[in-house]
Formats: sequence, structure tokens, C-alpha cells
Amino acid sequence: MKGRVKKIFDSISRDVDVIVIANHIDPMIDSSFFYVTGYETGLFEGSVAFLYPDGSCVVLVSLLEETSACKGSDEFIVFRSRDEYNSIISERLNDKKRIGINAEELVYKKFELLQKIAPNSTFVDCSKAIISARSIKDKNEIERIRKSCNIASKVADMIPEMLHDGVREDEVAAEIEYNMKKLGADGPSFTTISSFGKNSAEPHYIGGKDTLTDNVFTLFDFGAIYSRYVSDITRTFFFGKASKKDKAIYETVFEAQQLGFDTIQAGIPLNEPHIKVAKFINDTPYKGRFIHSLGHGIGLSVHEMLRLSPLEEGAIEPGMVLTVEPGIYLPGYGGVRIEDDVLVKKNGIEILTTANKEFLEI
Ligand SMILES: [Mn+2]
Repeated sequence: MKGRVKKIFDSISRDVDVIVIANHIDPMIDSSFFYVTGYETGLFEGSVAFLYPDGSCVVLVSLLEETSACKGSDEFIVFRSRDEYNSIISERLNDKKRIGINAEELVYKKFELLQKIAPNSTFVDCSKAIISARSIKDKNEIERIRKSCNIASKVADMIPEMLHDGVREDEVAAEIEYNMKKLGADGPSFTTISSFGKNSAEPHYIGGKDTLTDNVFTLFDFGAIYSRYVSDITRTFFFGKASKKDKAIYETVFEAQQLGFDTIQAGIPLNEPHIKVAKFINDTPYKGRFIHSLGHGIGLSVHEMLRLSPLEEGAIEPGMVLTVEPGIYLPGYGGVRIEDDVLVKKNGIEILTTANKEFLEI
């Protein structure tokens, strides 16, 4: 896709003659392959995209992917054997002095092959330019993310009905994923986190076999994938009657997220929202219990390289889609996280996930 390839070349500081995006076998497929080609269907194992400074993209695909490649707008070549695959790559690279690669996602074995095919070329890591191009979403990407966020939001609002005495964490996870698919998702964007009670204090707990009992937090972190683009949402509910402390924890996280929303705007440093939110939480009795970064970019991947973390450099820009997900975790007790996806606009933000998040006792 011309505009996207151009965007990558625009932010490369040194001359590069071609950028090679080379997929291995699933799941070691470079997610940027789908950014540059825009392909909506197909797996594209072993496929290679050659990107040129004029914005053009030529794709090398196996016969298996020919039908899927036909639906795209880029020129493609079909290889029918390993030898053909190697010789087409060789033809494309033999006169190229400087070859760009995406070091973030290129499998080492593929890199060795490229080096063997083009022994006299210099390889240049272009991953920074790719990350920066991908971090600013175009209209088409925003529409797909929006759809994915709508599906996740609808399902988040259905969760309270799924909770009853004795239900297992993985049963609720299954209900969440089933309902997302029913509403048009291609699948879950990552393994659904469904956690009850003390398990909710483990930020990346994966739904287990625990059954629901009275008076605990229940936390659900999940997302839909729609036409390759993802959403990522977390909701925490209280099952039973909450204590004053439980309500206070929830309110603190809720206010922390509002502060995050109020802070995020185009032009400010990427690390500022996290620093403000962490300070806010650290001024409460839950000091030190916010143990991850405030958010991250989403798009073709759930964790795009862009972070809302204290260490991130650069500025927030219009077109970025970021999660805002403060949390408080008390080991052995429980945790609360509230996560939404926001689109940064020229003026302000748009919250793309719209599910209810008022404190709810079920
Ligand atoms: Mn997230």
C-alpha cells in the first residue's frame, strides 16, 4: 500500500534501497507485513514483501496464498519451489547496497538466509521507522479498530449476567470469546484473562478453574480481533457486597484512569500520562501497587511497540491509538484494573471502548 510504504521511508534517516519484510511460519509472521500489504485474509507463511523508496511494494507469495494476494492492491509474484523462492529474492536484492530489515520481528534464520543471498549488501535495521509509521493510524485502520472496540464493549456489558455462584473462570472466558465471535469478531485478540478473587491481583493471570464465591473482585481483560485489528479492554466487577476498602480501591483506579484521559493530548511527552497517574496512585494508601505501565499502542498487535511508560521517549501524536489501564494489585487479596482504548485527535481524545465502568456489585 503506497501511502504506508512511503510513510516508512519518510522517517528513515539514512538511504536504504529496499526494505525486506520476511515472514517465517505461523506464529512467527511479521505483523508489519499486513501493515504494508493491507491483506485482510490469508496466512502468508514464508511470504516476503519488498518495499521501495517510491512507495511501491512487491510481494512474494506461495501458490497457497495466491487467491488471498489477488484481493490486495500490490503487485505480487508466486513462487512454486524453494529454489524459485531463493532466486526471486536474489534477483530483487543483488544490486542493492543497503537493505532494510525489521529487526523487531525478523526471525534469525530468515536473516541468515538474506545475508547468504546478498553477501555484499549492508543490512540496516529500519524497525524504528516501521514502528513510528504504524503508530499513527490511517482512516482504514481506525475504522477496523473502532469495529473491534465496539464488539469488545458490547461483550464487556454482558459479563455481569455471566457471573453466578460457582461459575468457573474459564467458563466465563469461553462465554466472552463466544459472544465476541457471535458479534462479528474474527476471534479474541489474545487469551482472555478471567480472574476471581486473589487471582485478580496477578495482572496477566490466564483464566483457570477457580469457581466464583461471594465478596470478591472479578477481573476480565480481553479484546476482539476484527479484520486483523484489535481492541483491548478490562473491566472489574465486585461479586457480592463490597467493603469500604474495596470501594476505595475501585474509586482510586477509576479516578486514576480519568486523570489519564485528562492528561493525554497531542503534543505532550509520551511518558507524562504515566508519571502523573503513578504519582496520583502513590499518594493513596495503595502506594507502589500500580505495577505496570499505563498503556500501550494497539493496532495489528495487542502490544505495539509504543508505550505509555515512564521510559518512553517522543511525543503523543494525533492518530495514535493507546490503551489507558491503571490498576491496583494487592497480592493475596485482589486487584482492580480498568482499561479503555483511546484515539488521540488533534484536539483531545475519543474513547473507543464504551462499556459501563461505574462500580458494580453483582
Ligand atoms: Mn492492555
